[in-house]
Amino acid sequence: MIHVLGAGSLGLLWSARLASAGIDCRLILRTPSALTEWQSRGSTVLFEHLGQTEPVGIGAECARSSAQPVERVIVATKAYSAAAALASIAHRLAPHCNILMLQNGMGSQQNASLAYPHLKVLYASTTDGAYTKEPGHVVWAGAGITRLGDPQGAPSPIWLQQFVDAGIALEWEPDITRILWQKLAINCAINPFTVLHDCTNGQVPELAGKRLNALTIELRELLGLQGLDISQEELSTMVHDVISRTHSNSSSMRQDVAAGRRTEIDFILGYASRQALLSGLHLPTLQSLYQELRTHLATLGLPQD
Ligand code: KPL
Repeated sequence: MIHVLGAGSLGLLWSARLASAGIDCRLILRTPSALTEWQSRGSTVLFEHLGQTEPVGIGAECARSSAQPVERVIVATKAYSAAAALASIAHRLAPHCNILMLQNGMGSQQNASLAYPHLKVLYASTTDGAYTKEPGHVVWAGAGITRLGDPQGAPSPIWLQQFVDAGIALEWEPDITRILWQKLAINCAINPFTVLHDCTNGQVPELAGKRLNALTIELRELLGLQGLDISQEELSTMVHDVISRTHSNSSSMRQDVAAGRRTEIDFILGYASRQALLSGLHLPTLQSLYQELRTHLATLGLPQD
């Protein structure tokens, strides 16, 4: 049995894919009222992909009121909700439980490893794009790939094979921390500018001007201190590749702002900035961008973390 913690778009996407492949899975919902609402919709999600919509039945339970042990759990919440979501099922985590963290940015995964040192905590970075059209209706807008790995360097656990057999695009990464740092650098280089200039990813180079290059130079320094040997040219190419592949997209942060939602700033720029300070690294472009973004969010009445 696979539990999926979080019923946002990513949680619904994962549970719909698992359930339609015949994999035994259950959604864990936060409150009894969320469970009642789920059941009132027939415990079914409408799963839309490539213009086709199918109803998929998924069993659900409430985090605190169920006593069933959790042996494998996919944490599909936003980064800022992951710790509380895991804490709500801490009493149910089996001694051999495996936790798979799907969050954006960095920090939430490391916090889970610290909070549950006796459990296997796997980290993932996904390029799947999904959104909730209306409650109980998830759209898989962009089929991507999920790269995952064990930060302790252990090999892929056998239970993941059922996902591969179900056709879910997974790639095991022997060095997942490196992948997360690269993704973090890319997010730091794109997301803040899309919010500050209210622009698509493709408009970032023009609107950010010289700051984009200055920031990439600083991010490379930060990656270097984390043991990532990457040249300035490689990092810059990576950033520009993502920009051109996603040129008409709104970054996740810009989408959050547009929807009046809390952003994951603290797990993207906040994490990078704290790691720089811890290493005694002075990164003026990153720090000023972080502060500008925090001020901008406050002006919009959104949390600064
Ligand atoms: O991951 C992304 C995000 O929006 O958070 C990028 C890479 C910027 C693509 O939109």
